[in-house]
Amino acid sequence: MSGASFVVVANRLPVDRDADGGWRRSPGGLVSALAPVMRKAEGAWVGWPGQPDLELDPFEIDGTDLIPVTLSAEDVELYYEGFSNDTIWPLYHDVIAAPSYRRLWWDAYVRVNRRFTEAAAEAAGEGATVWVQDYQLQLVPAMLRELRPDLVIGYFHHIPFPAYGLYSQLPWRRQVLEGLLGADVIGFQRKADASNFAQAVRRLFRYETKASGIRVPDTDGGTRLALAKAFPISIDVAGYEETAASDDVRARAKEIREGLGSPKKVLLGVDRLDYTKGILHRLRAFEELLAEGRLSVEEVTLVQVASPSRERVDTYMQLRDEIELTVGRIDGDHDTVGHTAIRYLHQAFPREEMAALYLAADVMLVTALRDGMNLVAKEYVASRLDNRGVLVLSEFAGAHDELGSAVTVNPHDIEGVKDAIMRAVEMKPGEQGRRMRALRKKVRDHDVEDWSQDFLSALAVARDRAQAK
Ligand code: GDG
Repeated sequence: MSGASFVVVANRLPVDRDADGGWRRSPGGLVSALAPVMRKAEGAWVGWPGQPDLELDPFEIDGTDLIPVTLSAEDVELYYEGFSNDTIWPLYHDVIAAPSYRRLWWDAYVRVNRRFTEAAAEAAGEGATVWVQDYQLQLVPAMLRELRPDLVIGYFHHIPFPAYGLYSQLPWRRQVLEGLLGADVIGFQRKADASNFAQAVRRLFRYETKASGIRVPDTDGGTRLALAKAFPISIDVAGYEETAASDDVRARAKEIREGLGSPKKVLLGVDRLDYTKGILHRLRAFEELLAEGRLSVEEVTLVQVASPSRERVDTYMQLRDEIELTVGRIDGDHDTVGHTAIRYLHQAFPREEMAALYLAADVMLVTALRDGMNLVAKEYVASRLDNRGVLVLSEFAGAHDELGSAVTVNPHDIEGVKDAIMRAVEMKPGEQGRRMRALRKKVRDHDVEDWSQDFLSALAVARDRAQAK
């Protein structure tokens, strides 16, 4: 059998359509992290091209075979917007929004997971390594193992895995665990996620778990070891450093500050418009600081980028309305003709503009209520070549496990967020430098390539163990 020796399976293909109908590699961290592995291994990538009802033949980009999986408009509605983003996403983020449990969505999830599985099984050569990405495809590992027991299968979960008390709400809780346990290595962002997963496995299946190993029944009647462990994801640090050092980006950062009326301090929030990110909590804290006179718009401006996301899901439409009402009220109450309290941008920007915003910001606010990792926090840190700037970071973001030198907040505690913002705004350069150097060291010591190497090495160990059996 010929075929690829390394296959990635992800909801999306790593390409975006450009204006003239061609395809361009998308800028994401995962894509650049895997590019070297892909080239070396004659890799293939199975995923959805991002538009409904698009039938495409496989094509190649930068030495990677792209294998499109077609999703109908109905699949997108039921599998993607429904089960993935309105059942799993809210449930796994601690029910910040109420998950909907619909049998029709589940049926579509099973059907579409099977389609991804079949495409992967067809692309993979004998004994190949297959790496499945994220919560849209939790059933693929077991489905794939059943079709192709010769494969080595990894799965990485980019979002949190909830405590059993919440996970147990899921009507299909057994099926989802069975799906994930099909993998040889199941990677999570934080140790707490891996241990929540192991706890759910013990409660529902009574399988033996020891350190990170879980003993699961094998197709041959014996047992095999699945590894469930934390592999915290990271960013392309060198890429961010290079962008941040460029003259254009530095000039643009200066221009951004001037465009805001040269306030003494610029605060920044960058998030997909999502209820997990704590945007409203941040706005409330900022509003109260202005109302109490602890901050003034002549001195401080908050730039909030809320990039458009999941715009057809009801909860997201409501959240957008609420955020925009709040921003309108705060600006209406506090703006002057020359200065604004909040510069709100419901837009997506090129990476260079994001880097210029990071450079322009004295304070970066990451107040997620729950977040698998939060790459924005790491990107801000990597961009601060001057060792200045303050990161305010929620203890509920995975990044908090590594970035302990940030100013830590519990975003539910509005007084605490206000105090953290004041502390950040008033922090002396000496303390900024000490903290930022420590943060930068952490991020530089573990970039996205280390992440993928760590995960793939664990998979290679699993392969050797399987072969020795
Ligand atoms: C999920 C998990 C986990 C945002 N707006 C623009 C833009 N972005 C980029 C950021 C960053 C990425 O999108 C967002 O990553 P995050 O990690 O902050 O959050 P999620 O999108 O929720 O990602 C998360 C991640 O997966 C990886 O495992 O960390 O916890 O939820 O890179 O810079 N990029 C550009 N324009 C924008 O307007 N170019």
